[in-house]
Amino acid sequence: MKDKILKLLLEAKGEFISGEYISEKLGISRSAVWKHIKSIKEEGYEIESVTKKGYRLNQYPDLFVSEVIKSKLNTNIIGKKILCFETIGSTNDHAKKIAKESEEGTIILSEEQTKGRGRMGKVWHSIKGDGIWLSIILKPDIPPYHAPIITQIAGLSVVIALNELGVKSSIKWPNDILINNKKICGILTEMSIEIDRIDHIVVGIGMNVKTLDFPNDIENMATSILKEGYSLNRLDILSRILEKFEEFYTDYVSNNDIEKIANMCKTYSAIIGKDIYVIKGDKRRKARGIDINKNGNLIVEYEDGSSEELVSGEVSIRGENGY
Ligand code: BTX
Repeated sequence: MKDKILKLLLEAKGEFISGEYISEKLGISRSAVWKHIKSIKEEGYEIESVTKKGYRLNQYPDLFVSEVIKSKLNTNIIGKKILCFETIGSTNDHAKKIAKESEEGTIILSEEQTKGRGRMGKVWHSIKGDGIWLSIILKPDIPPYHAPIITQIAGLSVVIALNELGVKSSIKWPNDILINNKKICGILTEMSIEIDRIDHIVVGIGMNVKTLDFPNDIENMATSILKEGYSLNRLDILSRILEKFEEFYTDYVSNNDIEKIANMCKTYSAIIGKDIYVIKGDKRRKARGIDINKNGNLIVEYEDGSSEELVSGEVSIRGENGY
């Protein structure tokens, strides 16, 4: 019932709605309305109540609540269904579990993850209330070998969303976003294939927004929006990312233009023209980032003058100063 009242307050878009209207609309007594409003206020929502006018929502806390996200979101597919958790193992794991029966564009968010994952089983620290821990379920009709482009579409969406909000960031091919050479966001794309077609893809996005103290193992290479001096609302960042993602994803699915995505990723690349290390298993080789080609693969040149086309998933890239 609380969610329904919140929805009515959000739909009123800053105007007053009367207790009578709420009680009639939801079939509950005026005193029940008042009790629910009181408990919504206790969660941090600023609701003004004025005699004869009713209730008005003035401000809401920066929490992931599906009705609140929906009221801000301007998309058709991505985020049509939103599942929000207080705590979860991993949003990607949950997304994979429900993907078959879920519609495309369903998103899963959690205030914290207790088993957040990066690539190859690496740990992804997901501190409670500090970040955006998000998974998106997709069902594109594309060949499985095109799936890595979804990671790049996600990266592009994050970078462009941040840049539009005034935060300068760049993409470290294939799946990290950096601010001032430190990692602010990681992307983990996982797919399920049936014979030669994709059943579903889960794209996981983890972004540090408010973290000031990072665990020891990542304190030198990780940063957050707040640590870089920007005070942004998680809900604003989230809705901007989802809107950008829908724009690039639907364009890609209808036109299949990988080169367009690759070229945009190149524009925002943190490693083109830079000295990097290419890491394959336990081997590490110094190189220079040269290009992201029309297939979205990274071209590097080694110190001996030889070059190589790298496909994501096979390799890790490190900058000279460790990110
Ligand atoms: P990755 O394998 O490229 O990066 C993992 C590495 O990043 C770790 O080994 C560690 O060094 C570093 N790291 C761990 N936590 C953080 C952090 N909070 N900030 C910066 N660096 C960190 C990147 O994998 C992909 C991460 C995807 C995370 C999302 S969150 C929602 C979804 N659910 C889930 O379990 N994973 C994805």
